[in-house]
Amino acid sequence: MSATDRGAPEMSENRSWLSIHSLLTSEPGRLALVGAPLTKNSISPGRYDLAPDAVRAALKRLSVYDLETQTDLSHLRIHEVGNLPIADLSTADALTPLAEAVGQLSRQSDLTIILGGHNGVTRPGVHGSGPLDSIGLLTLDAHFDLRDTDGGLNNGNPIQALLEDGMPGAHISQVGLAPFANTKKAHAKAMRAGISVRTLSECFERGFVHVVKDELDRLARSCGTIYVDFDIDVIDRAQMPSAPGARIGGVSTRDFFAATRNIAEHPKVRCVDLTEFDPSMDVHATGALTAARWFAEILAGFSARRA
Ligand SMILES: [Mn+2]
Repeated sequence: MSATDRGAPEMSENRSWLSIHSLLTSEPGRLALVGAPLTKNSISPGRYDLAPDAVRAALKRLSVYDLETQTDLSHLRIHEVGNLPIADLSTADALTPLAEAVGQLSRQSDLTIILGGHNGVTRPGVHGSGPLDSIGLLTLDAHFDLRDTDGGLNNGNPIQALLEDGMPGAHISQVGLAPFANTKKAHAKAMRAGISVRTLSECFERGFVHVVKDELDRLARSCGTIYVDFDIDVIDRAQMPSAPGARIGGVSTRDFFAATRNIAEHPKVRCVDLTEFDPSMDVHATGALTAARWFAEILAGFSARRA
């Protein structure tokens, strides 16, 4: 029963409420959700394939109403297409099915939401979003993901692979890079490619949301479409223990959520992914609830877009 049905008796909240999960539907619309349970070729083995369903389950625990901004999401519907059958595929082999799915959803929807999966989903996601020279890529990530590709594709080299595919470095912004979590070689590659590099310290000094908005504006000036990769390991490890790559001293969940809402409100953002959540490491559902709240913030930001 929809809470928006005119004349329908108001639902009793004795046992349940209208949750974010109840907004998922099989009908195409302005928002689309696809699960990308990519887990092979991870640098540190994990169960990233469990993440899409763990996040969906946690969506049942979130109300559609944000009292702080008096935002009611009950009118939104999200086209749920389920999980792509890529859990047993290598990162390289997942390129075609994931890029094709994202391409199809991007033609139908204003915003496509990819639930990873490890960070290897970002390269297919970007390819599915359009020609590489028209896309801007913003990553919120503790890492450059610029490892060498000579040993094959994994979750440590999607950005390097995109550069090798021909993506201009000037169209890439990386925010939240952590100290002692990246190599000098990767840093040099980023600078040489013309990537905009924004460290954790700069995010703390100037404000994470401020830096993110800066980079969105920068990308919007030269790119028709923006893709945003939310590697959840940008969050402080104490708050996100189920992101294997998270470090102590990372971004707070509050800042992560605020940045997410701002990003989803930007009209040029057409596709977002959430990566690197490993439910097998979750502690008291902290990771699942963090990822679910990220999803809620995506919806809240999107709902604030001017029609
Ligand atoms: Mn990453």
